[in-house]
Formats: sequence, C-alpha cells, structure tokens
Amino acid sequence: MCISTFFLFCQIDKKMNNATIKAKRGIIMIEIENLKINLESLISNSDRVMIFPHKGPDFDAIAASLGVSLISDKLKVDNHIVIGDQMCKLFPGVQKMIEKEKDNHSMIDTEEYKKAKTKKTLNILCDVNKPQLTWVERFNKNRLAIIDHHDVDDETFEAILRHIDTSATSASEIATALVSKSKIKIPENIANSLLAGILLDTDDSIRRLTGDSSRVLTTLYRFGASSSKANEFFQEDIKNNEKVQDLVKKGIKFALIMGDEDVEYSKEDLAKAANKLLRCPVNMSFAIGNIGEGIVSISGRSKESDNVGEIMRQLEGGGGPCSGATKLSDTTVDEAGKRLLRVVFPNHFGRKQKNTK
Ligand SMILES: [Mn+2]
Repeated sequence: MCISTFFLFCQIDKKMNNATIKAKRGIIMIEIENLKINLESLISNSDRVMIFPHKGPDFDAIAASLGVSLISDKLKVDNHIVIGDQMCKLFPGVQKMIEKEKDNHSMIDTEEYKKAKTKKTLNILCDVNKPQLTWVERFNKNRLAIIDHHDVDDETFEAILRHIDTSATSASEIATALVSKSKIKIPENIANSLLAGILLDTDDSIRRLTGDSSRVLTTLYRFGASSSKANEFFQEDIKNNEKVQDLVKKGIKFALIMGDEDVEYSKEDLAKAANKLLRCPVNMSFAIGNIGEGIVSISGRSKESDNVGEIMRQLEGGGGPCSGATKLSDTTVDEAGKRLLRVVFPNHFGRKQKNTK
C-alpha cells in the first residue's frame, strides 16, 4: 500500500506574514491564494524580475518559469528567464519549448543577468531550491522567491518567499494554479508547455494526481492544451533517443590502443592489451606498438562477427578468425594505425587495400 506524505512549506518573511505552514493538500488552494498575493506584491515592488529554472532545465523547470513570467507580464514588470546552459546542450524537447517562446519572453544567459540585475531585482527560482542546482549560487535573500516541489534541506536557499510543496506533481502544477489564481489568460503554447511539465514523469504524476492537480489540468485544457500537443515535446526527445540508439546499433566495431612511439613493447604486451580491450562491448580490438628494431606490431582480437586474421593478412600478417597479428617495418605507430583504419573501414578511410593473401 502506498502512503502519500504531504509537506507544504510556505514561508514568508516576517515583514510580510510570519507564517510557516505545514498543510495537507486540501488547503493548497488557500496557500496558492497567499502565494499569489505575496508574489505579486514582491514583483510589483521590483524594477526587474529574473526567473531561474534549474541547471540542465527540463520541461517542468522551463514551463514553470514561463508561467511565472506571465505573472510579471501582467504586472508590467520587466522580466527575463535566465538559462546558463548552452542551448545545444539542452534536450531537444526543451530546446523546442524555449524556441517556441523566445520571441515572446526574454531568455538571457548568466552574463547578461549579471549586467542587467539591479538592487531592486527580484529573483525567482522555479523547480529548484538549492545552490548546487542553480547557475547563480548566491542571492540576497530579501530579493529571492522560490517556487518548487523538491525536498528542503540545510542547503536550501534562504528567501523572503518560499513556496515549496513536495506533494505537488511539479513546479508547473504550482505555476498553473498561480497563473489561474491571477486570472491570466494562458496562451495555448504555454498551456501545452505546462502540461508537458506536469506530465514529465508521467507514471509518477498519474499516480500522484489529486483533486487539485486535476483542477490544474482542467485549467490547462480550457486554455487549449492537449495531450497530443504536449507530447510533441516528448517526441523530440524520443526522436533524438532513437537517433542515438540507431547509432549505437551500428555497433562499436572497433577499439584501438596506440602505444607511445618512444616506448618499446613486447608482442605479448600487445596481445594482452588487445585481449583486455576485447572485454569492452566491441567486436574487435587492436593494440599497436613499437616492438624494437624499427618494427611496429599490431595484435588483433575479434569476438565472432569479424575475421581479424583476414584483416591482418591485408596488412602483411595473418591469424585465425579470432586472433591475428602483423609486423610492419619502416613505419610508425601512427602510420600503422592509419593503415589499419583503411583496412577496417575501407569506405571511410580510403580505398580498399589489395588483399595480399
Ligand atoms: Mn520538477
């Protein structure tokens, strides 16, 4: 039997409302009302709002940040979403989510943040509450608000407003409830992003969906969100995963150790090295090294699919299907490696070598 634990941590600085509330989900909408009032007041008293998703942002972090930016937009306070990672390093689905919104919402990097922040800037963390997971590790606690659903510990930032609800499925769920309380019309794109944020960990989210979460989903559907559109973000990642899978399926044909040019090895050293290398998930392994007197030796090993003796024969050597070797004079380790590549990958590294058998 699964027993759910609920912990809603809503703390507002003494100046605003001296409250630390542990609550069951039944009263979360009341807390959202408080969050809305306090957050709006903080935003209104700032000249600029900087919204931070976590490092390596996922759908939830970006979507929640977009939700918060809608509130700043409504209050006509200049706001920016700060993303410290290079775009190309983000998951394709996340890139797509950002891409769709970058004309409507300012997205800046940490350098631009440093230039643009002022004493009256309010920083809002979305889907994160600890310095290890943010690009900026220090904030003035009187200029920091947190909207999150992750556990709190000693590392958690001190902040003037902390709304950390570990029973929420996602930061996007909290952001949706908040935006909806603020009576903001959610653009369809953002509704879909928020839905993707909520569904990110689908199994878990479905298990944890409660009355409040369902209300949040209803809100998103009302603003035009649909599972198929939200799924498009996931499809981007699946497509990319498939691409990677296909690449892996091509198989790692080949592993190669190149000995140092100025170190002398024995044939046995090279054979042992090739043997060890074959324990990696590869079809063939080779070790190349100087064995003295101007001779470079290649030792090859193969599992099943490739005949390494055949490859060695093309390099003036020989052997059986699983084990082979060759000795090459008047060459370097580097050059021997290139010759080997030309034989193993004739289509990629040059003309197919003449079979010298
Ligand atoms: Mn999250």
